[in-house]
Amino acid sequence: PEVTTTVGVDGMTCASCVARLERALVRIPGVTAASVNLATSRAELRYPDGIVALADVEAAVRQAGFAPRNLG
Ligand code: 9UX
Repeated sequence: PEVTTTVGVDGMTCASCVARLERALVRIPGVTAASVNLATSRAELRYPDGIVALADVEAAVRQAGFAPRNLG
């Protein structure tokens, strides 16, 4: 089944930030959907259980120019 993961993202300040990060996240192999919320500074991803490593998500966030933040 698909799971949903939410990661905090620091450093987003405008709608273009959101669009850039969403594009980066959906390009991670296995990710089926990505939704980024500027107001809450969070990114939500969907993918089949076990298919995506959190480290890969964090790397994509950094590569897009932002700082991932573990929500615990
Ligand atoms: Mo907006 Mo975000 O002008 O990295 S694209 S601040």
